[in-house]
Amino acid sequence: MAEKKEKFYITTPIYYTNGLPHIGHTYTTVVADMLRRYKRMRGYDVVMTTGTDEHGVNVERAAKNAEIPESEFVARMAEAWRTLWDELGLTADEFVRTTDLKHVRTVQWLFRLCKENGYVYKGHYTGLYCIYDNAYVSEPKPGNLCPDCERPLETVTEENYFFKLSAFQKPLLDFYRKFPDFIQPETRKNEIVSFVEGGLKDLSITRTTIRWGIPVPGEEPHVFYVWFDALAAYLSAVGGPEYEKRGMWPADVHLVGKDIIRFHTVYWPAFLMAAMLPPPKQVWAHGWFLMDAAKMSKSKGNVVLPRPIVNMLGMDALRYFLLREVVFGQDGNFSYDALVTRYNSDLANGLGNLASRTAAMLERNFAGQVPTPGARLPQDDALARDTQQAIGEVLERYDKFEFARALEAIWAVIAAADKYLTTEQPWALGDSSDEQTRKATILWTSAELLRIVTALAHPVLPESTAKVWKMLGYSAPVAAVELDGLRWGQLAPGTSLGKFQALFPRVEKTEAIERIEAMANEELNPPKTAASTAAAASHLPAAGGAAASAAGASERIAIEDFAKVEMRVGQVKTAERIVGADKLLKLTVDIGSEIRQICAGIAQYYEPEALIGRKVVVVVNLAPRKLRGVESNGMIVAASVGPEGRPVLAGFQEDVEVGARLK
Ligand code: ME8
Repeated sequence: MAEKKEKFYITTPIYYTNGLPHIGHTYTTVVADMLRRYKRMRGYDVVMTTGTDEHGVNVERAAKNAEIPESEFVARMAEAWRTLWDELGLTADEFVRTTDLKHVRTVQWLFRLCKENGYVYKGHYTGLYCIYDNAYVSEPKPGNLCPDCERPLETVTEENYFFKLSAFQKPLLDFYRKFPDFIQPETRKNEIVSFVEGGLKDLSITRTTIRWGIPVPGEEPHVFYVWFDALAAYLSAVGGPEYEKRGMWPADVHLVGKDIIRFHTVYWPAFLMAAMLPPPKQVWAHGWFLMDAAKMSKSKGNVVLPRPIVNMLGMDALRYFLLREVVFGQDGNFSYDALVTRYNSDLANGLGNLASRTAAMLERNFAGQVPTPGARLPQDDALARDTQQAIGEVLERYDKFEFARALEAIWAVIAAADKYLTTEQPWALGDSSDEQTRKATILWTSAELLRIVTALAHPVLPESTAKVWKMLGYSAPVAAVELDGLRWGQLAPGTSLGKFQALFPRVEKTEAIERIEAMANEELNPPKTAASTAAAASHLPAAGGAAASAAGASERIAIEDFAKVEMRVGQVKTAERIVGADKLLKLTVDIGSEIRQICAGIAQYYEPEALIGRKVVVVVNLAPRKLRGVESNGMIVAASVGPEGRPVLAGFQEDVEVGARLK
């Protein structure tokens, strides 16, 4: 029987539903996904969870603005988060919503345990309260005014349940001493220890002034207040009251941003100790991604969105940048310039170039097979030794959460391979048997190095390494590689190589940045439709778009309406693919009076070369717009055929003059 694998449980925070994900949230989730892949390759049984934090006054308010019930508001928002994670390849093993019944039960169970053990009591909470916003205010404006609506605040006293946090000062300090790795990085630990040493006040964990929350059983109108509710999500994700059956608790690492470290390293272990449940093993707090040295916020207009970057450069590029650019644990600046620079230098010229060079030479010289190497020269041995050593170093860096250093070590091997090929010049060797053998040794060596680099980089670059792995002739996925068994020398001569797919096409920096920014702008300020206007008011994704347009399809229009559409015969002059937009072709089309640039969603069905000279029908009086960041000035008419809507270009059987109007 196979040995039972050791478990590893990773969490991201559960994100608030009063906003949509930006690059900061993407960062934490990327790290969690990368660790999940890495730990699986080290033989662990891994679970990674994320989710949405859906209760509280902010949601109450946002739902009111959107004029929909809270439940519908959070359902739409949770769907938007989940969809984005799916799109980015970051689907968690469990996605917890705090409105899920299983979570509600977990919170109520945790409360009961804390209460039974004597750590919960009823008391009174007094604070400054805004009766218009229905919220306590901790930092009023001068003159005791509400910081949001600027109305006068009132002092309100309400009955609350309190958690005896004060009883946990000593147990927490003992716990930090006993498990010195619990709080990471080290700098944050000192901060928390001095906070706890300074004394802990009891914590109000329920409210009667909020409606949208989990009810305290038998104690209505008490509902749980934010953190007691939110933190319990880590337990509900892996079984809640039946956590022992699932066997995943305690969490091995909670990944969080530095903003919420206190909740995770003080409140959370205290709640669990009070309930006599095992505390998590580690909390890792990373720094901020800043934009122009400031924290991102929608009101400042400096949020960076993941989708436009992924459309332009691919998800692997974003993952690589986030993990390579800043030391995990510290703050870092986000800039498109640095992103595109790294993309071109490390991915296009680095890994991409090594893979395409190696593939091309093997194809040309050894009919697409791994050759049998001959006698080794000292330089071959040196490269083998360095690569073998790098394996150990990279694994150690990953284990210590030094992700940037792990990538640095992998890229040092890639650079060494480039230098090796440039010095050895396999392409300059002739056809004599000795030279052929030397060529085989050099190419086997660089393919073997590429194999090792590919396996090591897989947790960070899942899509592109999967392509290289196929090219190297493997049918099993690269994710199945056991990193503990990875050694120099395992590439089998005679293996037939697969087809090479380009990894990272080089991009022109200014154009790439312009297009990313244009796509971000489109996403932040979508074109106004009735459905989206109401939605935008509450940062809410619109619903029911497809249904709305289907309803209008059968309506008839008057001839005057049709006459508003100006269609002309055009002739395609140039056609090219667009990096980062698989479905689009960029065309220049002569419409008689001028040459227009038009994007058409036909790239999967038409080869660009085959279109040149072809006559097409163009809608010429459409307002210009940007598609995937590329300006499109007009539209090419096509039939939509079959269930997949395959486009078939409209055309003419007889010759027609360019610029002729269709009526
Ligand atoms: O705090 N740089 O949710 P939240 C890096 N619901 N990371 C960032 C970031 C940035 N600029 N901005 C956000 C909450 N993050 C609670 C959590 S958990 C039981 C409850 C990441 O939507 C980072 O991980 O405000 C941060 O801790 C988290 O998003 C905050 O997400």
